[in-house]
Amino acid sequence: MTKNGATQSKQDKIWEALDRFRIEIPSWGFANTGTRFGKFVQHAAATSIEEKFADAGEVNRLTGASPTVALHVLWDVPNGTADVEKIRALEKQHGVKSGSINPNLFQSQEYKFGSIANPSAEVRKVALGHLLESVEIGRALGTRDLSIWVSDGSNYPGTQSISRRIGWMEEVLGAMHAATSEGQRLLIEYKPFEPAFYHTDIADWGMALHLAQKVGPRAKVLVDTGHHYPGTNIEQIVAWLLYVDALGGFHFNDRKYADDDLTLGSIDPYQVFRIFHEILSAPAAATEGIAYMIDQSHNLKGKMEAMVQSVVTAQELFARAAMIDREALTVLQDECRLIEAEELFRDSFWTDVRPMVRAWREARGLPADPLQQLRDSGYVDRIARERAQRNRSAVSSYA
Ligand code: PSV
Ligand code: MN
Ligand code: MN
Repeated sequence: MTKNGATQSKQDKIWEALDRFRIEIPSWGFANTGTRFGKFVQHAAATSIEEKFADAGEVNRLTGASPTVALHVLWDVPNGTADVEKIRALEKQHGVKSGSINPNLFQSQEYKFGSIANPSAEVRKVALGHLLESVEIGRALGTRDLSIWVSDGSNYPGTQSISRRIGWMEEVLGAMHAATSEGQRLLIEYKPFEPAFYHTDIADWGMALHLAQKVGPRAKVLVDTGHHYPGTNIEQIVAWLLYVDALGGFHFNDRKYADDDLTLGSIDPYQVFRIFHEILSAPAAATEGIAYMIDQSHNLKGKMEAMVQSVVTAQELFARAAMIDREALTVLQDECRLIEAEELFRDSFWTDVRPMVRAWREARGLPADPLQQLRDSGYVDRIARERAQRNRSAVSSYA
């Protein structure tokens, strides 16, 4: 193939990949957040669902790639289905739809010793009630995914029965699964530690996979990239979950140490590229339903800017992974031509796709440089001014 021909085919691959790549943004990424040591309030942060939808709509207008916004039930839908009408109006107003529904099983005082794995049947019933209400909200909003993360666990050996708690989780999640309708899915998220520091009830992908397989066909595993021990081969987990048809989706963020929730690709973009490569290597049928979502909290960076950066970075890394000549790679792998295989792989990673992504944006009528456009639009200055007046001392309910 000529040099031009090769360039053309790379561009085709990239444009085709960008046309289908969508990544959900979290409502809580626009709210004031902090660390357990305190919160630094940003005037431009959103403090209501109206402001979160406005910000999400703006990110989608700039990137064209984030048409849905993840909602956390307690923070965004506190009145349950009674809030649905208001949310539908916001969807229309801002041109973004509700995405995954995230029940909150970690903030109520009742959950001190766990939610769905709490030894108390009473507390488990409360947790199930909240999960069933979340299913109802999802149904009323017409969304597909319910993302479940539980902070359940214990801080000291011997203080809880790890095995009995497994059975309790199976029961509650089974009852939740039974309440879902055809178009709904349960995504079960795992995390090795924090806030529990000795054992966490759903600590890794094996535990999440067991629960998903146990409770029913609509349950899948959710991989949050920040929820692994340092050095874990996340792309291998992804490959396995794809192989057993259990990969439901991702919470993307980056980390240096633990669940740092930094912007995607800010520390290790190669990690994200490797994950995308595994997905793009799998049969299309296994990857169709994968939910790409961002789960980040920006306590120092501007929230709008960080969200645009994240979506743009995700697009660029997806495009880079889409460029890999997988047929050629398979031959090199089969013939164990290690250096050539590695170089082919690295070549895509090191290719600067930004000019091609820019050309795609222009061709699709999107801003060529979304971050610059955000600055030029004055949106952040405006919301900072407006919101500062109203919310000088407000902090979000995000903990
Ligand atoms: C927990 O660390 C988590 O990743 C879960 O997905 C929660 O829903 C989210 O963070 C809250 O920010
Ligand atoms: Mn998460
Ligand atoms: Mn997390």
